[in-house]
Amino acid sequence: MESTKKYPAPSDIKEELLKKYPPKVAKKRGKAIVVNDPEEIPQVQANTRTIPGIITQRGCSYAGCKGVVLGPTRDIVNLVHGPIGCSFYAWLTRRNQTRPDGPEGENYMTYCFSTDMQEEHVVFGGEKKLKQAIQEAYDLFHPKAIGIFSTCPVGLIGDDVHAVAREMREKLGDCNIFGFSCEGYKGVSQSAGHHIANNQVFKHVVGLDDTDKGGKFKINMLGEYNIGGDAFEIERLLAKCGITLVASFSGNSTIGQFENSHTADLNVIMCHRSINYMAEMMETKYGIPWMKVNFIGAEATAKSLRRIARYFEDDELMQRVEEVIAEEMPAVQNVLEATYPHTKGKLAMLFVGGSRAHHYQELFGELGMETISAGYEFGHRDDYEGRKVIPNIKIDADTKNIEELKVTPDPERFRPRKSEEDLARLKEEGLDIRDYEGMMPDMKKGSLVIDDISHYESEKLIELYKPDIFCAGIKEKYVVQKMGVPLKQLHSYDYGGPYAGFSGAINFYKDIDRMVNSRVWKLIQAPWEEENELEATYVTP
Ligand code: CFM
Repeated sequence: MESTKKYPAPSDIKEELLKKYPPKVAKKRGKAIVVNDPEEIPQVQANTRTIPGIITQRGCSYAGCKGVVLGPTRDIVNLVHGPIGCSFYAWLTRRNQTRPDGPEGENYMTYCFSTDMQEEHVVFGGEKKLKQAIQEAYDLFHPKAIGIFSTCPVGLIGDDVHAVAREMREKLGDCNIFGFSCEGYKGVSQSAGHHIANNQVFKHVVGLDDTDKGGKFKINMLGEYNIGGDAFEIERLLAKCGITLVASFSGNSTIGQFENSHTADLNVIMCHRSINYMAEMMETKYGIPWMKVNFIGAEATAKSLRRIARYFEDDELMQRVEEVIAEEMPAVQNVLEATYPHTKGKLAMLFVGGSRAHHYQELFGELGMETISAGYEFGHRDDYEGRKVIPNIKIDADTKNIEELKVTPDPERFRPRKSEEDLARLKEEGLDIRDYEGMMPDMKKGSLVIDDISHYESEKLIELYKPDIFCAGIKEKYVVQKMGVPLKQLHSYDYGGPYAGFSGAINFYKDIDRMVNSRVWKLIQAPWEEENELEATYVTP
């Protein structure tokens, strides 16, 4: 699709973005802003420290561990060891939904558990308080498991959450207790927290239940967190195809699913950034291959279902998948036909965490919209350029601080689901097992790829490109809308969703049509636009 819009050359835009920075800052930011060429993918700087003073979109390691990976599991008590403020954004702000078994089913997601650390604990140590909090949570709820999440002060004062977890696990006997050293300052972003979460769940939970629960085509879905109900839609489609979902990491999940997840025969990955570690560790220890999928976009959903069926090499499954696609597609096509004339040729920009800036280009593409610029907050080079660059990634001190587990095949339970020959054959037939190509091959030549975009750069980009929609999060939303451009939150989906699968695509088409064709944001004028001298000093009277 060709854009009808005229905008400056991408290299000029890059220059313009860097112009205001001091030379050293400009040099560093310059490496994170690249003009894309899908044929000869340029190197992009990623997963490095944000320059102090720059307003970043990023979050912290604790957010990635507690909020992102463990947050959506409903029956693990998530106990935050730290000051109460750290719990605020961990308490039902991410829109990860869950479906407990009936009204009495265990669900701790509606609670906020914190040790409420005070100055006294920072000075004299907080382990005693932590033990008391574990005991209290246990007495009140008798949960199957308690996860302890370390916030910054815990690392600074040296509380040993792992020793406390061990001691309390032994004392209580029937509650799995494990700690996470996910202090906010670890690594350079929430990405570090994902890795820490993967390690501990793998070490303390995966493999505890060997029960074979049946099912012919058993998969785990990794990196799908059920924002706005996405996982519900994917579950519906998998069930309709006859594919058994053993565990979801971690949208709509339970600890029981994790314990049993090593009995699956394939891991499919939605969000590569947050959970590729788990896939690799499970393959090494249990012999389960992994494959990247994408259920964002109707075409992408159809393709992902077909690829799962091809992996299992079962004619009946392949046929069933085709039937499901044929049943689901007409409704999608109907809405798309009605929407496309209104959305075609519009410009989008996507700056989201680590996967969605890539995945949502599919949906915009279906709407005939062009993604002129995109980037991740905390993706790594492989999320941009593809996994082939992994051997060349320079490991800096920030990443070295994150533990790499040494995983070996399980002496009894390692069972390769496919022989290396079969995997090689499937790969030859086009099934890209153990691979992720990254975002850049899917973006047009001349599009701008920007890692860890700063607030200043976003504003400049909007000024220069005048996009029809900007996708980011709540921190950006109102600033962008005050510039006259609608902002779609791709973290929380605002109040919408699901956007995954076929019915999700329909929801998205309708929501975006409404947003890019509403004139409301262009009609507003900020007070300083009317009176220039108010700029920078304006306060509400
Ligand atoms: Fe993966 Fe996510 Fe994302 Fe992410 Fe996130 Fe998220 Fe995200 Mo917000 S796990 S990387 S840490 S897809 S919370 S559900 S939307 S930044 S793009």
